Amino acid sequence: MQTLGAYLFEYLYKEKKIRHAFGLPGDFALPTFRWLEQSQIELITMTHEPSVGFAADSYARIHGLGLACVTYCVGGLNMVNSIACAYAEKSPVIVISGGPSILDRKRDPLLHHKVKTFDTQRRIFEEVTCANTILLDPKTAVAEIMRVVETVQAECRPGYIEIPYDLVDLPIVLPSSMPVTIVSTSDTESLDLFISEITAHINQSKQPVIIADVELQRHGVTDKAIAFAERFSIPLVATLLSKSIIPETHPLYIGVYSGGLSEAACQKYVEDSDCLIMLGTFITDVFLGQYTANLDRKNSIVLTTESAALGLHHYSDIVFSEALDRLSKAAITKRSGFINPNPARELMPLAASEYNDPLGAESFFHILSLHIGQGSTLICDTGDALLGAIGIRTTASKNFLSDAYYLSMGFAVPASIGALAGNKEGRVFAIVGDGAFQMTGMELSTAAKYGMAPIVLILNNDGYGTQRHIIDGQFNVITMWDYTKITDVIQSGFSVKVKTKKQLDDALLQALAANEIAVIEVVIPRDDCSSHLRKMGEQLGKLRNTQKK
Ligand SMILES: Cc1ncc(C[n+]2csc(CCOP(=O)(O)OP(=O)(O)O)c2C)c(N)n1
Ligand SMILES: [Mg+2]
Repeated sequence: MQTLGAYLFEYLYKEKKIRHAFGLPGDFALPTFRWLEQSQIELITMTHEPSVGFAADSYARIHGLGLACVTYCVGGLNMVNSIACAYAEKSPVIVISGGPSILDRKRDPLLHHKVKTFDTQRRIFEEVTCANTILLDPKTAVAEIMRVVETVQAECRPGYIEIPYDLVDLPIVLPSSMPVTIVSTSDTESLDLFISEITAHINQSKQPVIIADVELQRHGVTDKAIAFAERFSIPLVATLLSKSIIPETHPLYIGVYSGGLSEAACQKYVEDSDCLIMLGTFITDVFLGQYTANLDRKNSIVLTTESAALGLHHYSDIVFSEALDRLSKAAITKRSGFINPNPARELMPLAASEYNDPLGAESFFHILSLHIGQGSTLICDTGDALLGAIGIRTTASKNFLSDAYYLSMGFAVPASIGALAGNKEGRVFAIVGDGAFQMTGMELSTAAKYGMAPIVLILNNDGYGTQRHIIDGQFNVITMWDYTKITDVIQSGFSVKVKTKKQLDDALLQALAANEIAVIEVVIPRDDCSSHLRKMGEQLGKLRNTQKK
C-alpha cells in the first residue's frame, strides 16, 4: 500500500506533469521533503521563502502548474506575499506545508512555530488561495488533494495543502471512485445573444481593437484570441501583465496599452477606438495608467472568466473558452487595409559616435533590445526595470514575465530560477532595480548551486527611484552596495559595472558568450528615468501627495 507522501508526488508528477518543485524545509516538513526527494520531481531548495514563492509562480506561468514546499508558519508565513502575488495575478501554484502531528494537535502544547491556533497558517492562506486543506485523515487525504489541485487548475489561482508530519508516512486509502471533473458549459441562449450582439457591434464599428490580456495565457487560450484577430484582421494590444503573449513582431500587434504610460501611437489607437474588445482583461490601475486612460466604456466588449458584457449590458453564465471559440466562427466582416501605427521596427545597432555616451534608462532598454535573441526570457522587477520595458519588443512569444499588477519588489531574481528550471534553450535576463536586488538578489546563490546561468542586470539609480517621483524623503535612500562583489560572495559567475553605452553592449555580448551567471551593474544617473516612469510618478504624485492638494 502506498504512503501519502509517495502518492502525492507521484500524482503531481504523473497526472499533473510537474517536473520541478521549489522549497525550503523545516522539521515539520522534513518527512514530506524526504518523499519529495525520493520522487521523480526535481527539488530546488532556495535561500528564503519569499523566493520559493516567486520561483514557483514563474514556473507556473511558464509550465502551467507550480509547486512550493515549506515548513509550518515560519516558512509558510514568510511566503504569504509571493503567494498573494500569484493569487492576484492568477498563477496556479500549489503550496505544500508541513505541519504539527495529529497528536500534537490533541495535546495542544505551545509548540514551536505555532502562532495563535493550529489553524492560523491555513486561515491566513485562505485569503490568498482558491482552495485549502489540512490532511487530518488518511481515508480522505487523496480526495482532498485532488479537490485542491483540480480547483487550482480550474481557477488558475494558488491552493494550500498542509500535511501533519506523521501523516505523510501513513498508507493512504484510495477512494472507491475518483472525483469527476465537472466541465462547465454556457447557457446557450445567453451565449447566442452575446455573440450575435457583439458581432453586430464589431461590424458597425470603424476601429475595433483587441486588448489581449493575462487570462488568455493563464487559461491556455491565447491561440484562440490570435486566431480570432487574424481571421478578421483586427489589431491587438497587450497589457504590461500580458506583454509578449502575442508575438511582439506580429503585424497586427500595436504595443502595450497602459493609459498615459503607453507609447503615444498605441495609446491614440486604443483611445480612438469605437469598439474595444477586452479578452481576459484585468481592468487594473496599472492597465488604466493610474487613471490617465480615456476609454470608451459604453462601446467596450468585455469577455473574461468572470464576466461577459457589451457596454453596460451583462450576460450571465458564459464560459470564457466557449465564447472565444464562437467568436472565431462569428459572422464578422473581415477588415482590410489596416496600417499599423506602431509596428515593430528594425533596431539600429550602436553607432561609434555613441560609444562613450553615459547610460540612461531609455538607452539601457534600447541596447538590451539588441541582445534579446530568439528563445530568451525577460523578467522585469517592479520599478523602472518594468516601466522602462513598455516600449521594447521581444522577438518570440511568451518570453516576458513580471508581476506587473501586484507590483511586489523582489520578483525578478527568484523568478529567473523558476524560469531556468527545465529550460534547456535560450537565456534568461532578470532586470532589477538596486532596491529590489537588495531584497532577493542573494538568491543568485541558488542559481550557482544548480548550475543555472541567469543574466542579471541591476539598474543602479542609487535608491528607490520610482518613489522619489511620488513623494521623496530620506526613506527612499538605500545603502550603496558594490553589487559586483556578489559573484565573489557566491563564488560563481562573473560581474561587471558599466557606465557607457559601449560598456553595456560589450558586457551583454560577454554574458551571452559565457554559460555562467552574469551580473551587470548598470549605473543610471540618479535623476534619470524612463519617460513611462516619469509619467507614472507625476500621476501617482498627484494621487498620493495629499498635502499638495
Ligand atoms: C515588496 C515591496 N516593498 C515595497 C514596495 C514599494 N515600492 C515600490 S517601487 C519601490 C522602489 C523600487 O526601487 P528599485 O528597486 O531601486 O527600483 P527603481 O524604482 O529605482 O527603478 C518601492 C520601495 C513594493 N512595491 N514592494
Ligand atoms: Mg533604484
